[in-house]
This record gives sequence, structure tokens and C-alpha cells, in this order.
Amino acid sequence: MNRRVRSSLSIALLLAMAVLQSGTATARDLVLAEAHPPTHPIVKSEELLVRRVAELTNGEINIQLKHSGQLGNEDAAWKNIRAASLDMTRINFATLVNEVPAAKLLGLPYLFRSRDHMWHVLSGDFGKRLENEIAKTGAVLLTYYDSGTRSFYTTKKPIRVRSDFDGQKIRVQGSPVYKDMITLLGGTPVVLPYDKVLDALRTGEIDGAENNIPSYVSAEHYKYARYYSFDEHSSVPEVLLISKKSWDSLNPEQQKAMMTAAAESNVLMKKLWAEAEARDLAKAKKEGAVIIEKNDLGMSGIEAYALKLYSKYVTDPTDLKTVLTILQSK
Ligand code: GTR
Repeated sequence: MNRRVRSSLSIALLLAMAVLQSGTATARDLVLAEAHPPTHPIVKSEELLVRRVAELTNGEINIQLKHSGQLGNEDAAWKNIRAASLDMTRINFATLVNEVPAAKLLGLPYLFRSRDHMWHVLSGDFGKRLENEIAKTGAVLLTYYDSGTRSFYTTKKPIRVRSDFDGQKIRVQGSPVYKDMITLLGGTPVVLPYDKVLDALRTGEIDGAENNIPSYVSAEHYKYARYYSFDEHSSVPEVLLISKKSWDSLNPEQQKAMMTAAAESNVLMKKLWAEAEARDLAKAKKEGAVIIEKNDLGMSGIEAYALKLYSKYVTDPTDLKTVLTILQSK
């Protein structure tokens, strides 16, 4: 090899090395589908996730956050994750009920006494079970996010006692647990995707729905459903997922960076959640929402009906043990 050829070869190799070291050669885009708009606290937490993943991988992984349902609703995201045609998503556990049996239990009313109780349960054996069941679907659980507590809200008259449900059409997510809960309470369940609820409240297709305060406000449901009854019947967390295929395409350092960033965004979400709840509640009140506090609700009647669900959904011996452990845990 003559000197000129050798030197051009060295230059070419040096350039290739520089590209590799700068990470450009291995840089990857991952798409993250999010249904909520930027006014919802989850988007801020995801923005931190995006930033931290880029920092921790020296720009090797670039997450493209597609918020406001740009890529479709949560059912579509969950399907696409399992088909590995989408890299990442944040969805509510209610979306997972058909493929992840433990997710159904999370929707049982009054399962958790408090947010601390829920976090304690998720960090223990039950969290492991969720993680394992999710792994079987072709997805990897990165972290959970706070989703507060869900309560009922209605357009025509407030819910104060069990009989106020009579004849009311209440929107629920597509889980049989929720459908049955509304039927037991005396109402008619209407399953609708989240992005159709506002219109359905506006046109009278439904008389009410149920959600946490930041979703009630950021999705503008409060503009038509003026009565929010703080019964706090469920606390169903959100989950951040990556498809198994996308996960396996990351090297161990990149996977570690992803887990670290996800854990950091979980911590931020807890803080943002508390702030968003207070801010959005004040906004809803200021704009005319009528808040019915728990003390003003006939809770014993409402609870008694809703709790009848347990006998239908907690029959399997493993589930019985699990639910009992959750209810009795500190
Ligand atoms: C929100 C939750 C969404 C979705 C929505 C709904 O609180 O963040 O993921 O589950 O409720 O009611 O469909």
C-alpha cells in the first residue's frame, strides 16, 4: 500500500471513529405516544424523561414526544406497543385490563386508602406481578405515574347519595369492572374513549363521567359537567411502557439510562400532581364548577353498592389472597 493510500485510509478510519464517539452512528429516535395535552402534568414529567434520556445517553437516544393524542387514543397505543409498531407510550392501567389480569384488580373501588398506600402496594409483590404480566404481552414496564383519585361528575344534578345515580348515563373506560360498578350503583354505563367524552357531555349523549381533577380540567369536562362529587372511588395509576422490541434494541447502558430517567420522571410527577390538583381545582371552582365534598356525600350507601363488585371480580384464589393482602397492608 503506498503512503497516499495509507494516509487517506487513516483519515477515513479516524472520521468513522469520530462519528462513532459523537454517538451519531448509534443515535436513535424513539416515539412516545401521549394522549394528554401539555396542560396536563404528565407531559411535563415526560419532557423531563426526554431530556434526561438524551443527557444520560450523550444524545444516543432521542425520544420524540407526541402529545395530545397525535398518534391516536390509548387503546391504539396499547395495541401498537404490543405489535411493536410504536416504541413507547404512557397509558392508564384501565387500558390493559384484557391482557394484564392484575390491572383489573387495580380498578376495584376503594381498594387503596391513600396515595401512600397505593405506592406501597406498587413497590411490593403486586407491582412485581403487574411487571411480569406486562412482560408477557410484549411490553416492558418503565415506571408508574400518579393519577390521583377518580370521582364522579355530572351535567344536570349533583351526585350526593346512591339514588342520584338512577337513570344517569355515566361514561366509563372499557373495563368490565367500571361498567359493572355503574350498573350496581343504578346508572347506565357508556363506554367511550377519552377523546370523545367532552363532546358526549356537551351533546347530552352522557350525563356524567368520572376522573381525577387534572383530567377533568385539562380535558375541559368541567365546562359541561358542573357537579364534581369527591367520592374518590378509585386510584388507578398510569404506566410508562416501551415495546419489548424497542427495549431489546437498546444496549445495557441505554436501558439503564432509560430506567434512571423514568424513575426521575416518576418523582417529578408526584410533585407536579399535587400542584396540578390544587391549581386545577381552584380553576374549576372559579369557572363555576360545584364541588361536593366527601363529607357532604352519602358515602356509606355509595360504597356499599360499589363494593359488591368484589364478589364478582375477586374469585380466583390468587386474586383473593392478593386483594386481602392489599386491603390489610399498612
Ligand atoms: C385519565 C388518564 C388517561 C385515561 C383517562 C380516561 O385520568 O390519565 O390515561 O385513562 O383518564 O378516563 O380515559
